[in-house]
Amino acid sequence: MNISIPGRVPSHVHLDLYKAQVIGNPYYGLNDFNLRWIAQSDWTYVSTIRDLPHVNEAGNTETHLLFNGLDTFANISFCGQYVASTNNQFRQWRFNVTDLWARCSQPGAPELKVDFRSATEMATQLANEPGAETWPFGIEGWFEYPHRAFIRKEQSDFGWDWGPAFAPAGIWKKAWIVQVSSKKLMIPNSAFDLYREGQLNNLPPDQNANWVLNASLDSLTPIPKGAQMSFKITDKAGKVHDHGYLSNITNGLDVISGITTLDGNKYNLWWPSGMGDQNLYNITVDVVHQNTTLATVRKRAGFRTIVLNLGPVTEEQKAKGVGPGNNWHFEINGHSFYAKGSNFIPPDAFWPRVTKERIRTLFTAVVAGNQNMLRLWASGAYAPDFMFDLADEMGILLWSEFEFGDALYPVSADFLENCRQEAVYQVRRVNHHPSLALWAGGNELENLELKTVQKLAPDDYGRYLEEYETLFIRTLLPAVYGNSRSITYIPSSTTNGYMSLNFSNPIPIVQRYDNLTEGSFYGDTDHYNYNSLVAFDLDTYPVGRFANEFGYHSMPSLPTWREAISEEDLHFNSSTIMLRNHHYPAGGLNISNYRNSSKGMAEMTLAVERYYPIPNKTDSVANFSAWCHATQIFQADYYKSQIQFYRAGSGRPERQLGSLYWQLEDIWQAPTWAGIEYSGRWKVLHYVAQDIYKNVIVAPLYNKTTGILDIYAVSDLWSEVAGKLSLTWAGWGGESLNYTLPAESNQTTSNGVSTLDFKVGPLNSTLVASININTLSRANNFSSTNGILVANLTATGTPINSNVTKTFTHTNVYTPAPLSSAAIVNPTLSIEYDKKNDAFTVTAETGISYWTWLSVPDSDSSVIVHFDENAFFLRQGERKHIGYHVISGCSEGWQDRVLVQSIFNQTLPV
Ligand code: BMA
Repeated sequence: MNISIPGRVPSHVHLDLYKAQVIGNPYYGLNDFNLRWIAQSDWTYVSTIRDLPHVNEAGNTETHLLFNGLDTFANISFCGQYVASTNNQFRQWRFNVTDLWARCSQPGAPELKVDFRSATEMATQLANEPGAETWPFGIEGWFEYPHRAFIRKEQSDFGWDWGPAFAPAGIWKKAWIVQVSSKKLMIPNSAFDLYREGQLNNLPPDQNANWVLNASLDSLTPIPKGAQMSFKITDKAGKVHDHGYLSNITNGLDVISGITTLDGNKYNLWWPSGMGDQNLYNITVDVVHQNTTLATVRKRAGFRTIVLNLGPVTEEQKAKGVGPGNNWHFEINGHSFYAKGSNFIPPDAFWPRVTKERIRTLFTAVVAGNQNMLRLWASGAYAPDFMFDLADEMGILLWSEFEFGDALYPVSADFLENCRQEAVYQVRRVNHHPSLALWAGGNELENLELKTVQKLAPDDYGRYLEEYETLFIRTLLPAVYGNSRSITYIPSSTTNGYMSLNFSNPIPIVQRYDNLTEGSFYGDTDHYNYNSLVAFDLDTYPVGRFANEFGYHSMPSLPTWREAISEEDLHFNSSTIMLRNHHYPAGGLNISNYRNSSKGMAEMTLAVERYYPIPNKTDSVANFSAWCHATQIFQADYYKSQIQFYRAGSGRPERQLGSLYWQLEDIWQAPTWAGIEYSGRWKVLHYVAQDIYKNVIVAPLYNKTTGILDIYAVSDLWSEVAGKLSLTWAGWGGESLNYTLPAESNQTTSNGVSTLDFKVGPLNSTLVASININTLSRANNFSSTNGILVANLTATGTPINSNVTKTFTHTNVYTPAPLSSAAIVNPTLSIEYDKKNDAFTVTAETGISYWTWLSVPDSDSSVIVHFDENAFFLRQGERKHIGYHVISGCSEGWQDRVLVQSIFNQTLPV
């Protein structure tokens, strides 16, 4: 078959075929399977370059091809002559075609041709080459297409447990034909590094030291000997703060670098969201030779230090109650802080259609959700410049990773050099962004891959470990340290950190792995447990310094399903839904993965059945919708339970300082771990995370084994907060419950309302009350199905980097019995839209409203909106005012049709 259609740059073959209507929407139905032939075919992009002048005519001496990205295996020809072959989606490619152009037999209109070989075929071919590396079966996380570890292409393009396997090809980033005269330089990449004098990667710097600016520019053509570098730093208003010449110039002909020292106090610092302003400055660097400016590079940067501190716990820390071992937390401008956020996956299977506006919408949700950090998960693609720009402006720290994950990788010289070039390009490209928080070598390598290979091939473990270190320590670490002094590097996203760090060694870090001392705390934690029976059993949660991944999947909402599947497929276990559910993955190209998918579907179903009223609506679509919603409630509940547990850990020996849940957003419409659906709708999770990521929270932690309910106040502010916690036992009808406790009980806090004073130190937690639920359940009028403990916290404190005190409030609840068996009553909810204030008022008249949920009706489903609060708890008689933001779409008067429901509605037939 031969198809010829107009192509675009940047683009992917799938997008061009879709635009030309050769194929339908790749995201519809089961098109991910139907369109496999595209990934398995070779594709050619060809263009005639019009009006390309010849060398002498315009005074240009050199002609180059510059590709910011080719996905992935491309053979490039120009003027009918072979130029080069590429094999890495993540590198920038630069080719000098001056001679080809001089000899070109197509004057005036040379042809540029980029032939893409099928990446899925290439991966198999490389894996089958004689001498190719092998690993035990099970080492490479195998989703759909095999052998992704052999190629430098977005790893999730071959399938993942939350996404499709389109494995697209194309010129996915901008490309240029560059003609350069001898009087100019063209700078395809550059690195600006701002660090404190004396700063070394991975170590907290002296916050009183001066700043150092190190600028380093790549050039397409040789940089003349004797070239100088001048610089200028301006603020937003254009005011010049510093200017002059850089010193210590080194000119390697293709790279020129120089440094200068800047006053350590003069610049306003950049802070993440919730910790201060996002101060940004423009840094302009010129390459000057014989009084002529040959090139100018301007980048927007920020003054901040960010370090992932993995150093040993000090005596001083221990004296304050921090358990022994090593730290594992971030410090911004010298301050430890609590990292609140989630994991970012590719927001689309086709990056060329990811616009700045889409990322802005997503990041708006991140900031509104009280998140300050995203982990840009390894195995997607490196974030585009505009993403970092937005993160700089909005104060979102981006923990970045090299794109390796859930596999071990080859270590042939060619492969390593390919990876090194990729890393050097990426590190240099983004280093100036203050939002850049970290470089990690890859996803789950130490805790999962090394552990698995140790189990599966104990005799070869030494060799595999050596290979791991060759790539992730001896290749990638120098790529970071050689191009940046400001950023920490860790080889694996989940890691026990280093044993020693010694900068007099060429490779400063020696990893700890399993050299652990009992009773000490080291690394960050991953937690996935699909046995929902123990979902709320705190003993099953990991106790570590930082939680970088944890989660459970849920269904997207009805309007999101309707974007991708037909009406007859709107059943919980319809074949289309099951086959779009890739948890658990097919582990191959089998397109009827019902066996594995049904396990994932059952996990959602079981969780709902265990903990919540089971939807039993008469209308089948309404029932489907209620089920989707119920899976989201469980997901949110489970994440909340973990996040509050981890946050309470900030005041316990583990000194836990971060929660990044899996995963922020969706790549398409499917059951996944996401908190935000493909078109931007917030799942229950994103709202609940917004609530539990507030600065000051009350966290009821029930220990199943002891029967004790510990109620913590938690604060991530940097100064003490003080306040009151009121605890009320209420019945579903709203009545307060006065339990008569058995005589031997010395508990009082469970009677009616009790109010307790508390204080929480900076970035800490305080145990405010402990209630023995076992004792309580022996109270003669106790009913586990009717009692809800409502905890209301009010505290006064000062937001970070502010001097104005503020009142913080938070409500949380504990139910002794799951809602599936609770005596829920009709709260008689009402909602009113108040035009004047452009807000909704929700009231619960006759009972407690749990999981109160505002939504736009089906008739207005084109309107995607996020409410300022949702999925909240309302006491009987309580009124709440709720604002909103439209994400996209419009429909006249939709506000008057907004619906409200609670968990009670799930029990109703209509
Ligand atoms: C972890 C992640 C991803 C995966 C997720 C859900 O393993 O790092 O690889 O998608 O859990 O399974």
